[in-house]
Amino acid sequence: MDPTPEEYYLLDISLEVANRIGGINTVLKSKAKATTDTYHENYALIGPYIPEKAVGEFEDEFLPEFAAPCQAFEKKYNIKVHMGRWLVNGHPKALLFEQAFEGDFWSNVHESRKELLDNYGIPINEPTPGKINEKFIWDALVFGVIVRFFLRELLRFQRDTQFVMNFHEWLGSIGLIFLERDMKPVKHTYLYVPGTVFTTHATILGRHLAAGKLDVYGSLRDIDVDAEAKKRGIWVEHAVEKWSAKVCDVFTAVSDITGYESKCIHGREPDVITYNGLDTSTVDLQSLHHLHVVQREKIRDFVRGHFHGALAEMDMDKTLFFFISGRNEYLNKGADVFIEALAQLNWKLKEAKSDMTIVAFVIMPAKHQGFLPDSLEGVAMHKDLQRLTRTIASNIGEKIVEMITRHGAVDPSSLLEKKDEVMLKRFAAQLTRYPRDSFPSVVTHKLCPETEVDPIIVKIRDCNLFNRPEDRVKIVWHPQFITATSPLFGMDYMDFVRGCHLGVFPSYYEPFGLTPAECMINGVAAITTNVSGFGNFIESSRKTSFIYQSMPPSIMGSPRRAGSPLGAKSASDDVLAHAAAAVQGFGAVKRRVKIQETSSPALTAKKFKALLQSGDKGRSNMWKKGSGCGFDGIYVLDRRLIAPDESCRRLCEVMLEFSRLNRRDRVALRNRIEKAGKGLDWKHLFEYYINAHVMAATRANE
Ligand code: 1S3
Repeated sequence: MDPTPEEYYLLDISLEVANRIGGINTVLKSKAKATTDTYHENYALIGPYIPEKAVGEFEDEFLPEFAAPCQAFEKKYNIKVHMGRWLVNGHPKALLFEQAFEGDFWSNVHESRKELLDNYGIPINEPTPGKINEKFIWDALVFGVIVRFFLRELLRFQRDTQFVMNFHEWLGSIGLIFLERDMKPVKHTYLYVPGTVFTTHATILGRHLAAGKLDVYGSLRDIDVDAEAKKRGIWVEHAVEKWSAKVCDVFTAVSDITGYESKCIHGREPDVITYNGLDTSTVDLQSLHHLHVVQREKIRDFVRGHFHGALAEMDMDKTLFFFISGRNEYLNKGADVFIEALAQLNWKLKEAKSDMTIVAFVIMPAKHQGFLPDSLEGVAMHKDLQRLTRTIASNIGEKIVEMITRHGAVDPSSLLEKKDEVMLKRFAAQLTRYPRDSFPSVVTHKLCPETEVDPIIVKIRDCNLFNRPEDRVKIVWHPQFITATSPLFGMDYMDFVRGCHLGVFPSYYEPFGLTPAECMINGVAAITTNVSGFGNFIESSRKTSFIYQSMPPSIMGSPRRAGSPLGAKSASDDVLAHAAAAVQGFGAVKRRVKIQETSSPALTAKKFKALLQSGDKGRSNMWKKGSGCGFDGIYVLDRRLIAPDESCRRLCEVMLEFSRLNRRDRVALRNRIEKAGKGLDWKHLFEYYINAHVMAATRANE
């Protein structure tokens, strides 16, 4: 009989526990509630202790089941373990290990490093200063060795517990390779052998191929993946990933496309597709519209401050907020296409003499030297003005009451006091003049010298987006994730999303892509692509995905399609052949997932489609039509079978159409999106992880 979740203890192991690097952090955080609802006290996460990130994210608590192994580990290796809870919905237990250490433990790191080389052909060298990828590898090694030695202690003390250990991504999975190695000779002495799951949220080779503008899904079958990884200088990451996929009991990927990719790259088909979900329990559908208005006001405050002196042409009631956000992978996340399409949109809106303004935010981290004084000052000045006007308004109110009750009439000329009038004049002078000889900055922070050549800023300049008064599209790059403590916005990321009108994520490589999903659950329209896991997930519910259908000529071979994503070729036979091959590959993965579906009550494509279609059917504009993005507010941009220029052109059209919606249309769209978003909750999707865990516990003990 398969074990049930009550019968084992689950550990999620990742470098992104209480440490945001990319999307894995969002996954672990958002599924914490569903995980603790299933496993209750039989669940903990293992991650690194990064002091500046742990503040406000983690609280200490004594965890009896870990006390003895932690004590033994600390004593043996002189590494501090922080035992406690991650302060996210679900409040899961967490063990965070300090990473900065010297002394005895180094010999363990070096020995383990040698084992990786001798037994697995994985050569890890000490990082060269300034080389970011080498630093990542080193961090992964150190974390992996810590996990290795901690798990030894844990298993020594907890011999009668059935563990399931879910390692995430190559960065967190070196410990898995060692666990398999360490367990092999002693397995028979354990009552329960720990089951292991390796979840890949992307492949390192896929990331690099896409960033090199190669059609990942079309080319994988034709390339020698190992040679390619070596050629691109990512052999270590690739080999860690490969070995992890090989030695784990259960291998999972976060979407069908990543499943296909993993199969081609690592030769192992995922046992389960563990689709990403979100925690919608904190989203109050009743008040989503109200929340949008409140948060939009905060973004407007930022805009008024940042663009002070340049607001004459911007009517806030006719200003929309668009945004892109995520890890700063310029090509993979589609920042190039976004900025290019914005430039086209700017031109079109100007041509049409539109009175709409689009403020487009780019939220992607990069090295900086703090906020720009001008932006900070503008925002602070605007806040001061708001405070002053609130006081004046309240004083005037009192005066009016006094005048009416005492004299029966109001004398408007004596309502505003002289001192207030002077202050207001001062603000007017400061806030309406151009404080600079250039235009409002396209970036909120002072960039480090190396960031001055970051492709984002280079592209903004190349596209001539300078926030000129006549520009209908303004752009603001915020090179830092948005947090509630930011003096510029003073809101957390989810509130920022709620305050915006449209999320634009034209990714070229996106294994899943939670950013548009986050928009969806918050009632915000979004654009994703047909090469993202989420885009395919959405298309599958509409039955238009190239993964889920056989290949109708109208889609794969239409003469409308100008070329392959490589840009160079036209829609030639080999592109179509690649696509056909990809479909076959996906078909195989899909069949495997089907087996999982029958054994769990997880969300089916049918149910999801019903949720999507629960909204009303619109008319003219593509955002209103059922065939486009009318039901669920998600537009899936083609980035697979058309040239990048054509993707930009289409993206521009889609954004233009959005800017033409009136307020009533936008409210109607929001209402439809809210309903559709419900299907993305972990309540439905966590079942896939449970399948994987049960399977791992079973296989490990067979
Ligand atoms: C990865 O994070 P990323 O932004 O580097 O994992 C995410 C969670 O599974 C996934 O949504 C995303 O597409 C991947 O790219």
